[in-house]
Amino acid sequence: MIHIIIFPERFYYLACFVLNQTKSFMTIQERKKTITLNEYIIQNQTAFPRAKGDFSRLLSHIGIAGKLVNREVNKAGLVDILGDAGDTNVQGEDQKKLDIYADEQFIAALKASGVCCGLATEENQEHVVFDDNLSRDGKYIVCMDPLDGSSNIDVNVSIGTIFSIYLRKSAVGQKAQEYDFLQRGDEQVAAGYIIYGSSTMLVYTTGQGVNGFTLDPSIGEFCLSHNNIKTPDDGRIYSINEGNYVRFNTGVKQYIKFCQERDEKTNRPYTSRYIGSLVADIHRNLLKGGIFLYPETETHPNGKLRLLYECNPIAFIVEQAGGKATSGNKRILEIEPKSLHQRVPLYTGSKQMVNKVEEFLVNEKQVVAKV
Ligand code: AHM
Ligand code: MG
Repeated sequence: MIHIIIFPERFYYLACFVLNQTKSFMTIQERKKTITLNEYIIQNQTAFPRAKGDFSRLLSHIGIAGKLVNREVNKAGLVDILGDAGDTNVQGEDQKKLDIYADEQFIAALKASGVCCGLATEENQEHVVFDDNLSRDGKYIVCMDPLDGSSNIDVNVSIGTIFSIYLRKSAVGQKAQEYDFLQRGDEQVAAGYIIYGSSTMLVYTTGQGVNGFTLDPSIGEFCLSHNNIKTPDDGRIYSINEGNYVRFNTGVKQYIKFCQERDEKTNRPYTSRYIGSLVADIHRNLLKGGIFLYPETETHPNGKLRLLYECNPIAFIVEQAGGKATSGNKRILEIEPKSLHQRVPLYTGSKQMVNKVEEFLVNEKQVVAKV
């Protein structure tokens, strides 16, 4: 006591020391609780005694490329990576520099994994074949939108990467063939997305639930933050580009009106949220409950979104989280793909909301059939 009165500053320093020790002790404890993506993959791999670690390798390489893309996305604006690259992609859309950068990073990462024999991406007309000795023996193929939400790249709004993983159909040791990529969504062995938002997250499923990992920039690792994500069975958010209203069919128009009507029992009107980045719109609705719609329109009779690398992976994740995904008349995961860049309408999210929109779409078809 006397010591404290005579030397108050010593007490101050002692208190700081104890506090710091406690703080760093707690940090170590907290870190111990943290499970990184790689640790998680390894832990889950041990559940399959015959697993050789190929899938873990593949996913971990996707994670690495995701971090590289994240780094560039975060610096966008500071360096000359914004804007158009002066070319168009296979969809006839302007390619952004970051689109191309992301495409190159994922191609390089998957090739380096040595377990992937080929890749189909939004940016390439044909599938990319990895024809080196190691990759030819790779049993996986990947479909991917390396950077989705292009219109939001230049304006600091969330964008994402979407990926879908299959086992190849062609024989190991040969070049990947186009039919390896034209598999139904229900044959996916894994699917995921990375959202480059206010924080960066990697969310994926292998068909046993959905888990989300947030990038901790201080240690450069994706850490398990959202364990076993379940989407609410019902929600109050509807997400659609209402600027296309006049081009929608009557069923969709009626559903939009339904969302806007006042009804206390069903807690309507709902709230409208639309970012225009599929990953960001889906991620929000997945956590909060809601429905995302990209219907067919007069100008896009099959909708805008691509089956292989946008709708299928999102549908797999949403279903694994307890939600639903349909094209309006078929479960997305059961659609037989005909081409790499095929488009389909998409209605996905909380089960009850998707069921409701389906009622409107069926009624519309019955009316049209009678006319
Ligand atoms: P992109 O692959 O060229 O980025 O287009 C896909 C994006 C999705 O992220 C988003 O859901 C949709 O396009 C938005 O389209 P629109 O601007 O017509 O509403
Ligand atoms: Mg895209």
